[in-house]
Amino acid sequence: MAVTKLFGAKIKRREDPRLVRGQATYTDDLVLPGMVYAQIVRSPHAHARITRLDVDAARRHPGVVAVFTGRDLAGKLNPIPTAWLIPGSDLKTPPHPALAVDTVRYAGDGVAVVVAEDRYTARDAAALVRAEYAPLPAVVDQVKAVAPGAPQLHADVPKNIAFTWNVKGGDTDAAFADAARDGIVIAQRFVNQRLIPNALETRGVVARYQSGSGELTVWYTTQNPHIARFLMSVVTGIPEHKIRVIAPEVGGGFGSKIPFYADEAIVAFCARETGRPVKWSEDRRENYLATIHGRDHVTDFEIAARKDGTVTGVRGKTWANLGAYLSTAAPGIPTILHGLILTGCYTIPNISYEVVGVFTNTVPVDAYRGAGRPEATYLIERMMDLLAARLGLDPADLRRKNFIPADKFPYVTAEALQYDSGNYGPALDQALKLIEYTRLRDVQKQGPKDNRYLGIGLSTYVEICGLGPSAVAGAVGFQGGLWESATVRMHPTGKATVFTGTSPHGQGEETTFAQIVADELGLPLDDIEVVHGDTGAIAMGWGTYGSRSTVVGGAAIVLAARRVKEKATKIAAHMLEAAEGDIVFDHGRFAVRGAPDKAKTIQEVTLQAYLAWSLPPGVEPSLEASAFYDPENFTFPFGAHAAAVKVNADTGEVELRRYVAVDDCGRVINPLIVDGQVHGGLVQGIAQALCEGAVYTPEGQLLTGSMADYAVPKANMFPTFVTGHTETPSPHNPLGVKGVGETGTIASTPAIVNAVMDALKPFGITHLDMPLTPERIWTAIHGTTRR
Ligand code: MCN
Repeated sequence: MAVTKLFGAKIKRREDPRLVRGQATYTDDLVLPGMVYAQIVRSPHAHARITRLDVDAARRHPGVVAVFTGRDLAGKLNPIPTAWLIPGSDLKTPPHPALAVDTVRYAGDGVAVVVAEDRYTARDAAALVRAEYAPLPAVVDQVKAVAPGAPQLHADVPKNIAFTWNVKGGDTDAAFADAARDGIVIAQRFVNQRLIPNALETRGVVARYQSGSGELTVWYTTQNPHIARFLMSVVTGIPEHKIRVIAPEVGGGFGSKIPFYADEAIVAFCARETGRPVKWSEDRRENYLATIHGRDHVTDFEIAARKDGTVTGVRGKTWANLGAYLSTAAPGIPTILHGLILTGCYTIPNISYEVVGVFTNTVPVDAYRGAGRPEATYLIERMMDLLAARLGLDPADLRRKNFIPADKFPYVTAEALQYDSGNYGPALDQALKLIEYTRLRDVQKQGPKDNRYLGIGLSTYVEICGLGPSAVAGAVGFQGGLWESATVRMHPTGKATVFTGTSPHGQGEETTFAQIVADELGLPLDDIEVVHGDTGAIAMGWGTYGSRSTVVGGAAIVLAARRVKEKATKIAAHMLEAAEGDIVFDHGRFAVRGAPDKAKTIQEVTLQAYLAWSLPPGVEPSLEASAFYDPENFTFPFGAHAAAVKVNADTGEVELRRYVAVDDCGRVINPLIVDGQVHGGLVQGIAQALCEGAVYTPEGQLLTGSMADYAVPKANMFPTFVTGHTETPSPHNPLGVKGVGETGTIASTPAIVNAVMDALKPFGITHLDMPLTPERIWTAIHGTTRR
């Protein structure tokens, strides 16, 4: 039966019905016989010496199975490692004990764990742990943390500096000297505020240790089960082949479930020590306190240009807040994933940029959707608008003038990345058309209505994604590979199971990966199952982050499917008594060239592959194939976003009137899912511009410690998003795809800030830091602080 082409089809996500009907299994749904519950006791102080830790009352509490402190863990659990050792940066990796022993370094640092028969008893008993502290001075601001006299977090880390990293290309000093003489130089400090990732589900772990076999099984909310297994082995000392990590429904992650946390190791430890399966689930407050945060950069940034608007160089310095300890990928986020993309989609030949990674008394900072690239895009895109305003140029014209021309790809940037393909002009043209740019500018010229000022903002971006190849990962210090594995297994009845080393947790690959295989093998979509997130079922994989799953994992799948087809072709030729070269495959049918009626379906061929009654010489029984794909390069999606806002000068409120996102992620597998990914990303990126921000007191208390205090966006803030696409395939990817999971977050923040700043031009305001709350805007307009 002919199957229509599914690559490119708008198919609804197959995973959604079970998710929205409550038929899916999350970690917290698991109940194992004899299971007990863990509660971690966390420090209320941001920085303090532990002077006394008395757990006797907690131990005596009825229903308590065990209580452990940092001292109980010492020698039994290794420190929590970081996995990104960026070279040439003098990286300091101070020990991160799973539970603090002498000193706590952020409010939320674990000091003890209570294991009890049920979670309520565990909580009650945790309250009985008597911890006494001698508070130490704390520092939460990364610029203050490097100043002389600042409180020191770690003994061997002078000035709290974890690393200093540089990227240089061209002759930046000469470019700035020229511009100072005969062009224009603009300098601006930008604060990219700290954000709290809000996945639908918080983190959770169930660990079971079977002492007879020495096997540890861990179900948990991870984006990368194989990395988690590796690090679990490193920290617990349990051999890797005795550990199985399963990611049931994860409930989203946005980067926050990449890291290997102390909590996971603690729960595994408790399971091993007590001999009982142990469950631990965070509530939202604990999630805010103890799950990584994102962003948090302070940057002094400069741009040099000729008077005609040709940008000749950028330079700057960023202080990146890392929190109290180095989280798993933390050193790579503000450096490799940030500093290498600062020149964006422009031909800027000169760059000089320094990043200082700083420890502070805050929860560790790691990857949050976009991870380093939103911060970079924000810098260059805000600068392009500042430059346009100073030169009196239209921001769209300035961008177009500096775009890397379409005939220059592959293009090597000043940061030495090679962009694979791009065609930036058409994406901008489309965005301008969709938002009716010319008309809006005319309306703007007519002035404000009812004291509401129209602003139009643009953001043209390029991003690094599809993380891989492994050789580059090694060169930049990532302690892992970035290839991907896939197995396509046909079953005797002609159905297929696809195993992927990526680990989707909201992105929809159970649908898109099935679409790839359906087309390759001519199978109905319903006959294909995609399995992920289980180290017991999948040989190896590097997980889902950096918008890599489709580019790297999808490529592995298509290669495995093609191998299945090759073997099936041999068997079909044998069955049809034809030469292999005479077999033509089309929509699941192997036919003899010139004799279309002489044919076998893939289902018939598969059955014979398993029966093995008569296979061609040298062909083994069964029908399955694996592939391991290591990409040649990253992929570089790009696009143009445009926003129209109205700023109410009486209240400072921003109303988002229109938002247009034109993204190019190469060939699109499923336009519906791609639009969904863009929509979600936009909401997160716009929220950073307008409302979100984690606030610590100078003493290190998280003021935005709940959803009532942290301004997560609400649906009524957003108009219906308008999406558009251009399609510039990646030349080195077998599917021609580029990633899309982060584009919305990367592009939207500067588009919104540019729009608001455009609206505020009549007031002479050129820059405000995010979030652009009504108070901040009102204060800037009225020049006073409200009391
Ligand atoms: N896709 C497509 N055609 C393309 C590119 C992608 O149809 N040319 C589809 C994919 O097959 C997949 C989706 O779009 O269904 C996203 O794919 P991809 O860009 O490969 O990104 P990943 O699957 O690797 O997801 C990672 C990315 C990141 S880094 C974060 S953070 C993020 C995100 O995706 N976190 C998410 N999207 C999220 N969506 C949800 N619901 N929850 C999260 O936690």
